[in-house]
Amino acid sequence: MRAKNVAFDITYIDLQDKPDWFLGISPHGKVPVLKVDDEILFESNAIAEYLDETVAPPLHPEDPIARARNRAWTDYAPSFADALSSVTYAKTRADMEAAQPAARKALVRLDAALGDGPYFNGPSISLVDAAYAPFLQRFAFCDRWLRTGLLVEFAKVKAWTDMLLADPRVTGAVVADIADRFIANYRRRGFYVASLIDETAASE
Ligand SMILES: N[C@@H](CCC(=O)N[C@@H](CS)C(=O)NCC(=O)O)C(=O)O
Repeated sequence: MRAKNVAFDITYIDLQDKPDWFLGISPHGKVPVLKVDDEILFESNAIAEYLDETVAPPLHPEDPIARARNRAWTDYAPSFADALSSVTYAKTRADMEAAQPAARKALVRLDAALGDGPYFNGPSISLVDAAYAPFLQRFAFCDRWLRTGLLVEFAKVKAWTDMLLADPRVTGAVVADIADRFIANYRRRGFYVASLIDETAASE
């Protein structure tokens, strides 16, 4: 919606304490949900496609082949996210290391799909960029402490990540205290990265 300059109100949901009104409108109790007048839409891709069909500028390529490829890569985002989250959200160092080969495979695939940038399709932002940005943001955040070096191995993904994470359309999509909330969540869930964050804080 930021890429399209749509006027909207956003309400962030504490997923540990979902309000009743939210559970009343979100069919799976998950975010995101978009309310358009009296209609409720859910599922990120369905919402993104709806917005793309109704609000200019289009963020899908005009060419049907390019559009199908974009949709295919957006469909791959959850598998990509799972592969990376097994690293970032591992509970032990051993699990974190064991998860890296699968993450590397996912990164190889994505790197090969990227062109010369800066965005997935070239000069302008697309729905594929929007689909990957949150996952790249979470991985890059944890990797400050995990130091897997995985992103550095993949120059195109690295450049794409750096560019997206500096983009106000991406940074503006999260709450201002997201870093503190991420860290509190890692501690609560006992992720290995939380111990590294605590060690770093103790040594400062
Ligand atoms: N396929 C859905 C997934 C949505 C999803 O998993 N949302 C997570 C946060 S990223 C959520 O709301 N989790 C809360 C829960 O499952 O209780 C989409 O893309 O919209």
